[in-house]
Amino acid sequence: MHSGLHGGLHNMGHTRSVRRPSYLLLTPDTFIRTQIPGTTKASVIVHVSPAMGAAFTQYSAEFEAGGVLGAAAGERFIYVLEGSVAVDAGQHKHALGKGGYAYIPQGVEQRVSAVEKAQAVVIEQPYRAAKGVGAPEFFVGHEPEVAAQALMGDDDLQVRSLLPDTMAFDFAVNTMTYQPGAALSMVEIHVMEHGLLMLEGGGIYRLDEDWHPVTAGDFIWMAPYCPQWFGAIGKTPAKYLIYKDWNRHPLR
Ligand code: UGY
Ligand code: MN
Repeated sequence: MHSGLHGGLHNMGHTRSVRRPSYLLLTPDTFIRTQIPGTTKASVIVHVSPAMGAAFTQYSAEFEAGGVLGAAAGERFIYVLEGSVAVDAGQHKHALGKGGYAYIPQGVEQRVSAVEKAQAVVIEQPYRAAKGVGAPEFFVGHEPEVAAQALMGDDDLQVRSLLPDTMAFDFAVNTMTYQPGAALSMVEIHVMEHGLLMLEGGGIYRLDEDWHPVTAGDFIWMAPYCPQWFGAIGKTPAKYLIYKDWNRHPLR
């Protein structure tokens, strides 16, 4: 038996997803599940990769209990959205629940497995070493316990920086929580690219010259210099997880 969208009902070719040279908006109705080598009892949705022009990859992993992620292709960041994930890397062993996250340096032998049915965000990229800067070390944290800081003095827009603020790290991953009606105070245009997953709530995202309604579950990639702005709409806060490349000379 067919069901849902694959049955009689369909959307006549409509979606909020859109692909532009300077950004990508992907809504869950267009997600395609696939496999990557070494991954068992899990499927991945590759949101962005160098195939789109990004210098990193971000994917969602959906695990059955006992599922295992394949080998990393560089440094790796994992953020648990649902369920429980065990990270075993060198002498480090941690069980991460919802909001738990880990940074695993490039080249570290690792096993990432699901203790129970789980869903996680995975970000990987080749590490960019910098002269005079030590390599980053394994790091774990729990998002709700990270101190929040008001962005540019706006108490209604709270940022949590999940990774240590040292030059060793060549990227940042933050959460940003907007009270209803809160917005970025400026249109940002910057060299860094972003991978963004909407975690809660929604609002309007300006991307380049376009304005898009976005909601929990949506993914956005922003290319370097993509003009960007967000305003939260609704009666509950809007929250997203956002990657950016960081801390490196622009010619490296
Ligand atoms: O850190 C950032 O660049 C962030 N403020 N960008 C964004 O939310 N689109
Ligand atoms: Mn930005």
